[in-house]
Amino acid sequence: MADIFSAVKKIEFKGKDSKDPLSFRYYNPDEVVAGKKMKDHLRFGMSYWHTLTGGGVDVFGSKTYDRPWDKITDEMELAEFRVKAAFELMEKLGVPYFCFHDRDIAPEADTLEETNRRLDKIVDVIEAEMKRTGIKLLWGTSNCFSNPRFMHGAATSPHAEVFAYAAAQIKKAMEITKRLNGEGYVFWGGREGYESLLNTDVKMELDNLASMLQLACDYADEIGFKGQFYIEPKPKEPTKHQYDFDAGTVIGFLKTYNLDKKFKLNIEANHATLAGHTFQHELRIARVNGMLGSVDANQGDLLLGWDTDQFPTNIYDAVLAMYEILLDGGFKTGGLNFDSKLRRGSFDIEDIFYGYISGMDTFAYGLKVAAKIIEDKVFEKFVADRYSSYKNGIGKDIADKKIGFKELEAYALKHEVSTITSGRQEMLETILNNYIFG
Ligand code: XLS
Ligand code: NI
Ligand code: NI
Repeated sequence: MADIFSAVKKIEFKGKDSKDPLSFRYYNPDEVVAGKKMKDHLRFGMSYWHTLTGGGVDVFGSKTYDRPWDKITDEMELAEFRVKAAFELMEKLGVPYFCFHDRDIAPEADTLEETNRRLDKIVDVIEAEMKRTGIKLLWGTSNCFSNPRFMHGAATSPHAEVFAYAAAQIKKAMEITKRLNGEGYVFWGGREGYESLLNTDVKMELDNLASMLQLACDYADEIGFKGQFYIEPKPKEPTKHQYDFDAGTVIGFLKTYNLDKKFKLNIEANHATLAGHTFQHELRIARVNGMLGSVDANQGDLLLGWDTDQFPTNIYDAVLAMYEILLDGGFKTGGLNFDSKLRRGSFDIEDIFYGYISGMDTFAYGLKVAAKIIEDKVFEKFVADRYSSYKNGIGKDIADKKIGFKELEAYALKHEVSTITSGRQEMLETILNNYIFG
């Protein structure tokens, strides 16, 4: 291990009464919950961009973070140093996975050819570190939104040569993801949307977006990339309207273009709230459609209308998220990638550790509470009972799709509605609270 963060030792589990701020109180990787080790349920991931390349920049000010690599001026030397730093951080935090965009790991050069050469060089370093540590790649992706060429979109750009460039970039990113045994590959269309309908051919843009995804599927078959493809929904920011608005929209889009068997969803908490949904809502919609794939774990500030990407500390959200994930049978290829960044004022190295510890402990506790709720069948029993009228009689006929409007009318003419029961929302919310209080 490089010794870049020598002031911080490996973070250990010390139990809930620990007074050591640099320790886990709930995340005990080998502890078995609902038949599986915590680390295998949670499959935590580190986001390379927020953790290694983010600097605390916002629209009103430049970088604030104080980092050991700040003085390195050679771009490639800096990129290599960051790889070493990333792996040391993951080792010290016990984070078993990471996620990256192509442009996070290696700087873009003047030509695509040289950019790709740089990527290969850094991938060599990453590969060696993965071998040394056993840390794995949860997913890779390509950044087709930062460079000015993508100002009007990538797959949805009105300019065909931008589409071609994005395809070339995705092709390379898939190749390096495959080389690093990535378990998945994410498509987040930062600029796949529009600012104004006055200058936009929506039908053509949607068709082109679907074509890009189909081409990626074809290429995956060609090179034997077996990782899971994910779409990450987000309603807005940077574009005013993004085509991958929310889980429901993405599922409809994928079905329209016959792509639904090839993709799952990567649900991000802050994107859910930007879309006017809860995190649990997005997970539920993905789950009931058999498309829950992976999670970008973070939280937004509900008083602000943008993606603040804070480390998740909201225990309600974590419990309900783990509830959906457990009911889905747990992660298969996915995991909890902390697409989370420190506040601009949290500029010390220690803050990185505090951020990850808070997120990991929150989800560890969330997992335990959710497992207990499921074990006790708290909500399942209530829900099953609430819908029990579909188990027999007229309800069973409806569920079995055996009757039409005429039979339903005949039934209604004979039976007044007399079986409505209370939804008991307050009682259920109190029960949830009591499980969280412990
Ligand atoms: C941005 C997205 C992005 C994706 C990966 O809002 O969350 O970080 O996760 O491109
Ligand atoms: Ni994300
Ligand atoms: Ni985001």
